[in-house]
Amino acid sequence: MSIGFAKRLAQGVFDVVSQAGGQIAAQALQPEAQEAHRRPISASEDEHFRMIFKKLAGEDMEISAAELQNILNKVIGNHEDLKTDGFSLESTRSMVALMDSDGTGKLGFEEFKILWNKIKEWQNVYKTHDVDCTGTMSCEELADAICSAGFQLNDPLYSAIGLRYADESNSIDFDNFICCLVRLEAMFRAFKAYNRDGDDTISLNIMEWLELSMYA
Ligand code: ISA
Ligand code: CA
Ligand code: CA
Ligand code: CA
Repeated sequence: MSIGFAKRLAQGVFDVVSQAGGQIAAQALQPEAQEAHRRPISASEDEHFRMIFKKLAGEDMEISAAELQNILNKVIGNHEDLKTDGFSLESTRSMVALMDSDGTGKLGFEEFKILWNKIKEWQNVYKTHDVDCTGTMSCEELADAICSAGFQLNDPLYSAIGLRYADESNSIDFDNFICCLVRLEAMFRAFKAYNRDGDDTISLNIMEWLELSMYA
C-alpha cells in the first residue's frame, strides 16, 4: 500500500470515526436527548458503528493497543477543550488489558463498543467538571468528576490517584483521566466478580492476585 494511499485511508477512517463520533456525541449532548443517551442505540447506529469498527480493526477484526492509540489520538485532536499530550502505547496497552474480557489480547467489537461508550460518557464528565476551563482536572475538580462518574472513593484513594496520574502542577490531563477511570471501573468490576457471596470481602490466592495485577 503506498504511503499516500495509507494516509488517505487513515484520514478517511479518521473522518468516518470523528464524523460518526460527532453525530452520536451530538445526539447525546442535546439536553432533550440526555435520556436518549442512555437508551440502547438503534440497529442502524449499531450497524454504522460496526462499519467503523471494521475499518479501524483491519483484517484481524480486533483492535490492538497500537490501533487504539491511533484512533484515540486522531479523535482527541478534534477537542480543543481536552488537554492531552496524547495517549501513549503503554496507556492503550493497559486499557486493552483492562477491557479484554475474552483474553484475546485485543478488543473485539463488543469490548471496543463498551470502551468507546465509556470514553464518550467520561469526556462529558471531564468537560462538565473542568469548571475553570483549563482543559485539565485539578485535584478538587477530579474528586467531583470521579464522584459524578459513579465511583465513591475515600481520601487515601484520591491521594493515590493524584500521585499516579497528576503532573508536577498537580493537574490531570485528559488521557490520564481516561486511563484512571478505565482502571478504576475495571478494578470495581473485578472485585464484584470475585465477591460472589456479596459480603464485600474477597479471597484470592497468590496466583489469582498476580494474574489480576499483572494483566491490567
Ligand atoms: I479520545 C475521545 C474524545 C471524545 C473519544 C470520543 C469522544 C466523544 C465524541 S464521540 C467524539 O468526538 O468522537
Ligand atoms: Ca487490528
Ligand atoms: Ca478481547
Ligand atoms: Ca480545570
